[in-house]
Order: sequence, then structure tokens, then C-alpha cells
Amino acid sequence: MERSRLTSLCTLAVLALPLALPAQTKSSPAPAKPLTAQTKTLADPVELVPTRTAPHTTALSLRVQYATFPMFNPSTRTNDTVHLRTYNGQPVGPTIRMLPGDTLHGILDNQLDANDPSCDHHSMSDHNTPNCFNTTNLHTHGFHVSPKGISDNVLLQVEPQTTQPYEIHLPDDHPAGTFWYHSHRHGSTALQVSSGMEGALIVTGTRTYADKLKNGGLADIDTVLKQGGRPIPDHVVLFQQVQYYCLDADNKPSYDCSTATGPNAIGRIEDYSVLGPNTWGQSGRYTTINGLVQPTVPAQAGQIYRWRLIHGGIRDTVAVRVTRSSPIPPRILAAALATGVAPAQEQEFIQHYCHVDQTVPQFEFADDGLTRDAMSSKIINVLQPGYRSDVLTVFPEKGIFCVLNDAASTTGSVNSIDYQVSGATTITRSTHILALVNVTGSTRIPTDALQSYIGNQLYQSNPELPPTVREALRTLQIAEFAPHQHIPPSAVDGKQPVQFDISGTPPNSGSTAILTPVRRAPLPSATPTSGSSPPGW
Ligand SMILES: [Cu+2]
Repeated sequence: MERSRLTSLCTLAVLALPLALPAQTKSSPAPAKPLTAQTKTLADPVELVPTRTAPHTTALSLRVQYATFPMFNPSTRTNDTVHLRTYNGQPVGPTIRMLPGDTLHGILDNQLDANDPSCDHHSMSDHNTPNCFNTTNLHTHGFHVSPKGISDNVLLQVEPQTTQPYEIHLPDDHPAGTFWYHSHRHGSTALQVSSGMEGALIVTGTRTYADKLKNGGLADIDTVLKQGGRPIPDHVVLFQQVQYYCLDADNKPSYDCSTATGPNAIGRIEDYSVLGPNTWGQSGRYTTINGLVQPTVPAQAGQIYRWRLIHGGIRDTVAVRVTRSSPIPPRILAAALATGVAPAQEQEFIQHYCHVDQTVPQFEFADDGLTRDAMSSKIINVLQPGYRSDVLTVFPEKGIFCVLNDAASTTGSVNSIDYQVSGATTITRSTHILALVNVTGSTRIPTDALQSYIGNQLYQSNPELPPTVREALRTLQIAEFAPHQHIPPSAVDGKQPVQFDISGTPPNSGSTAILTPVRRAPLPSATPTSGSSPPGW
């Protein structure tokens, strides 16, 4: 029986991890094969290293092309074969790193088929109707850059079998942090993003505290995220929601690929009607991490990791909760690590082994690419489509830990319905397994000491910092590394009305929201001030 989960629709989307598998042409799809344990181990997406032609000038090219690759399906314990639009033939777009002040000279090479039936009866300016699925463009989500010309211009139409040059200039004072890119051509955005057309866009921070004044008052948190004097491991964790379907005997879309035969058994995304609101649950698909369904994450106890969480999907809220597990019988553990946990066993597995009352907190230090005033200890880290969250994680001891998509409340989720059993009974959201972490090593830290453990490691690894800044770091106060100053209540000096009009046929002509403006915050002082207690702790 096909599992069915439901969700609602948003505007963006997607998926995946660089599988060590060659991209194949659409005429020669790979046969379904059992997944091996090795290909289930989480890895970072491929990195696209730009050519640095001069200081602050980088060049790269990104291909838009179909690729055929396997996607594991725990409900059948086999790989489905999917044939989808991709960047560079990978389930996940390559990671792109830039520096503040860089100008990126990009080429978007659209190799999709010019014979595009979805384009036949539509004008490409018809933004609100699905059309021209092989036409694309490139959006740099979160970048503070020009939206005009050949920069981050979502109105560009890159037609199939054409190339589009891009020139995107990051200002010198751009914050360092985690951003992402995806296709954003109106009429084909959701379909392309749901197919996996997105990747991480990282602005690397090299501005040290010592050079803060020289760098216009900016110092990057990246420069102090060290343990034992070395930079901590830095990983992309890109969530995608690839809602592919197959075709039944009547060539109608069907989420059940297990009974489809021949070319009809190849998963595809070619039809918006199968992507609509509240269809995620019916589809039985899984939120993937770097392209993998329920991957195994290797980790060392006591090692601090930076996880750059990016929600690149469109169909379901992701509420990340990391828990300890109780001892799992070896046979069940081996099966879970090798081929995942099937839907039929998932709730029982979580209840028996994933201790939601023993959560390992995530220490969030940046939201949507912007470093905060203070790290925030989160039990559940809710990401809506498009969100990013940079967290420090440290596992307190060896063992298996569960990474769960917690059953966030329906009102807080873009997906109001989860399972739809046998097409009849609906059940509200359930918790699902995103990944299992296999932690090794002999270090043991009490869970309630993780915060001070991280603080002390950061303190010890940054002896060159002024004492007040270093001491603040010990208590995870990081305002000196935030690109924007905290707004104290005293700076709020009034209110002004702001009106937003939403198009359509609302009962009223528009809705009015009252926003509270604030005084411009003062420039950072030359002398660091130490840890007055910020909100959120
Ligand atoms: Cu976006």
C-alpha cells in the first residue's frame, strides 16, 4: 500500500544529494536497484568552484538539463528511477561559494528540449498559469543584490537551447551566511523547484574581529567557529521535496510507481495538477537531505558541527528535532541504516527508539543568512519553505540519534494534512524520520551541559579576541558578529500605518497592517561592549 502524506502549497520547492551515479540520458533510464548502505551515507552536495579570473571576479556555468537517477523509496525498499530537470545533472544543485565584494559572471546554459508542449498555447508572460516548463532563470534567494538587468532578475526568460549570461555583484558589506539559489521563472517555478533545481549559495566570512573597523564594522562569525583551534566542520543540509509520479496503465499520473511498468515506471514531474496543495501526503514522497531519503549521518561525539539548514522544498514544513535513541536491536538497526524505515514501521520505530523527551538542542546562530545577537537553543527548529537556519550541533555521546520532522501544529505548517490512509481516513500530521545519526567516539557530555561545552570550546579556541568579546562568546553572546545591530525597546519611538494591497477579489479593497518603525541604530562602537543579556535566552 502506498503511504500517503498531505501538504499544502507554497511558492517554492525541492531536493537532493550528489549520488555517486552518472547522470543518464532520458532514453536510457537506469533500472531500479537496491540501495547500498554506502550510497545512503550523507555527503555535502558537489561544490562548484568558480574560476577566479581576478580579485573579486568569479566565473562559473550552470547547466539546466534532464537527468535520470535513483531515488530510494522506503515503502518498497527499492529505488525508484526518476527523470527530472536538474542543475548539472545532479539531484541537488552544486554549492556555490562567494566572498563579499565578488562579482559573479555566470552562464546559465538551458539544455532542455526546445520542443515544449507545455508552451504551445501560452504566452510566456502569463505568470499565473503553469506554462513553458522548459523555460527557466536564476534567483539568488536572500542576496542583497540588484534585481535588474542580468543580475538577480526573476523576469528573465531563459528559453530552452539558449544560454543566458549573469552578472551578480555582491556588495563589499554583504553579510556572510547561508543563502540559496533556485529557478524562479513564473509559470514554471514550482515545477522546477519541486524537481530539485536549487542549491546552496554561501557567502564565506573571512572578516576577523581584529579588522572589524577596517571592514566597515563587520566581523564574521565564521572566523570564530573553531574547536581545538581548528575550524569546525561546516555542512550543507539542504531539504528538498521532490513530488514525482509515474503513469498507470491508462497513462494517467499515479504516485504508485511500484505497479507501473516500462517507461511508465519512471518518476517524473511534468504536470502541475499532481503538485497542488495538500497533495504531498497522497504522494507518499519523503523530504530528502542533500538528495537522499533517510540518510545516515556519520558524526563524532563531542565534535561541534555547523549545519547550514536550508529548506528548498515547497510542500511541507520541516520541524527539525534531534533525539537520542534507546538501544535498537542489531537486526532492526542494520535494516534501518541500510534501507531506511518503511512507513508501515515508522511510527512504531519512533515511539520505541527515538526519545522525543531526550532532545539534543540545536544552537541557532543565524536566521536566513543573518547572524543573530545571541545563539538560541532550540528543541524544535521549524523551517518553512525558503527558510535557512545555521546551527551548531554537538552529540553528547556515541550511539544512534534520530533526526525527526516533528509533527508541527497544522496551523504552523504549510501542509495541513499528513497521511491519507487508503484515500479515505485522514490523519493530522505525524512525526517522520529525516535521518539517523551514527555517533562514534568516547567523549561523554551531559546533555544539560552542551551549551556551556560549546561556549567553552569557542572561548578556548579564540585567545586572540579581546577579553570582553571572548567572554561573551563563552556564553554564546555574539552581537559583535551580527551584521545588524539589535534594536532595543528604547529605540522604538512611534508608529506609522503601512498598507498592503493583495490582488484578487477580496471582500475589502486591501488590508492594513500597523508596523512599528524604529530609530536607526547607532554605528558599532570601536570598543566592544560585553554581553548584556539579549532577549531569547
Ligand atoms: Cu527564493
